[in-house]
Amino acid sequence: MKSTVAILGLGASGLAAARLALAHGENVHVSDLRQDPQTHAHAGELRELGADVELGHHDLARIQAADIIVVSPGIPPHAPVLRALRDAGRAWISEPDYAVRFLSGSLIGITGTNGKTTTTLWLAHLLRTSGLDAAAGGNVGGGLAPAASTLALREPPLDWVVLEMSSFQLADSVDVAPEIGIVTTLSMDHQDRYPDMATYAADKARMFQNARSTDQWILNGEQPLVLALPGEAVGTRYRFAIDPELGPDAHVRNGVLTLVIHGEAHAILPLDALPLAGRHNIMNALAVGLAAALVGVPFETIARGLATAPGIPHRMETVGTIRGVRWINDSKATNVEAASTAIVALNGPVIALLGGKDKGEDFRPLADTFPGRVSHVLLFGEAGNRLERELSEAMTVMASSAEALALPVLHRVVGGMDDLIRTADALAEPGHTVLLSPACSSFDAFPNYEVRGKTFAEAVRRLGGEG
Ligand code: UMA
Repeated sequence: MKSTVAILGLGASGLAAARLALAHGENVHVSDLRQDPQTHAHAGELRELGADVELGHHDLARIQAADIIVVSPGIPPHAPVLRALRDAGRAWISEPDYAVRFLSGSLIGITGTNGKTTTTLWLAHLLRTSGLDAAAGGNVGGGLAPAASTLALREPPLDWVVLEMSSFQLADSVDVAPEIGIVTTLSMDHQDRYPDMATYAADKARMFQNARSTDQWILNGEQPLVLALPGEAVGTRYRFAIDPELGPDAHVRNGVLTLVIHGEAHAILPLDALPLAGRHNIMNALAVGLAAALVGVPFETIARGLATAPGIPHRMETVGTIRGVRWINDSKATNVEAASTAIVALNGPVIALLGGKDKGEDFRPLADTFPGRVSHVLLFGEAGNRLERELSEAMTVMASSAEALALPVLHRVVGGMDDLIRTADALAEPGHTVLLSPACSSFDAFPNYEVRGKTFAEAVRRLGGEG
């Protein structure tokens, strides 16, 4: 018998859930408040497939009459439509929770505050490297992987589904039950939606709600908050942490990524062979390696999968090493916090390229990451002048402190990406890392951060004599 599925929201998740429900012959009612051309285009496609789509308002009576209500993660719990459903005693589920009803392969769930996307894409890449039929999806976004419902449409069905799960998605999940679950990190985020850490963590902890004794949980062993997250959930717990002294199942010993499986340590890969830079990516690699070992991937294949870039552009992506200088594209870092994390993740000396569209953020905290690490800072774009003013102010205060600090030289660069690269190249010496982690959005000179990152990577390749 056909059931009726009401889908709230016609973004990436709503569209994917509607296609999935239609493919299974359900009656589908989709509803979104938006009326922009793209939403209209998606509505048109779904109507042709037989769905009933309303844009501009939510018809509560129709939604309530449905057998299943699927809600997009971006609709906040206090949205009037969800309040009304709650008042009417109607429950709803998230889009991935709907998708898992149709997935027949094994599920690996990945949640956490940071590192989810990289870990998800890297693990799926590694499993494919080992010949398994695996794909990544879920919260990933940015066109890098599809929604869970799209994976559920794959024919033949996937053997392994690696799903990034956000707290928004987990909040409305009741059936999701990964066989392997990874928690990357936990720190306060989405303060616009959560009053405190406990409420945010409680949504993340829903990944464990259907735990079975055969499940395997891979947890960040450096964060007590993460270790506490599964609570009383059954299943086997594994930990990853860089320091072997913490006794983790995945760690770094003498510069080598090491896995401890059945009590035996296996040296997998020297850290300098990892394609993604930074301490946080060592942690991601440890989680990925551990998960792959639990899946049963041979150690040599784990090494191969970790050593090859999984195609995660614009996030600490090494785009070339030329005359001993490493060039890193972190164009995705469009705010001060992200750029600071990137700088701190590198062992100096770093030549930092900062600038782009001025969003009005206070740039002075960036200077805290400089001492002993950054030798030159190149400032460019619309924000270049304010960056120069605020960073030199901050560095003057730092220089007047009691300790003598090694602070960088600031250079204002006028012109385009080629000028920026030429200036960096002239200053760089073997052993230096040139980092594009601009702390600003790209819209002063590029359509988006992807184009900025590509332009950087191409200019670096030209410098190296390619293309
Ligand atoms: N809407 C209504 N009624 C309301 C409120 C909103 O109809 O009362 C509509 C909006 O007009 C919109 C839709 O509901 O069309 C909501 O869409 P959405 O915000 O849920 O976005 P999607 O395009 O479906 O994308 C979502 C995830 N977005 C969010 O969680 C905000 C994507 O994660 C994810 O890739 C995609 O599903 C597929 O799984 C992105 C994200 O930013 C990457 N995630 C956050 C993060 O990582 O920090 C959580």
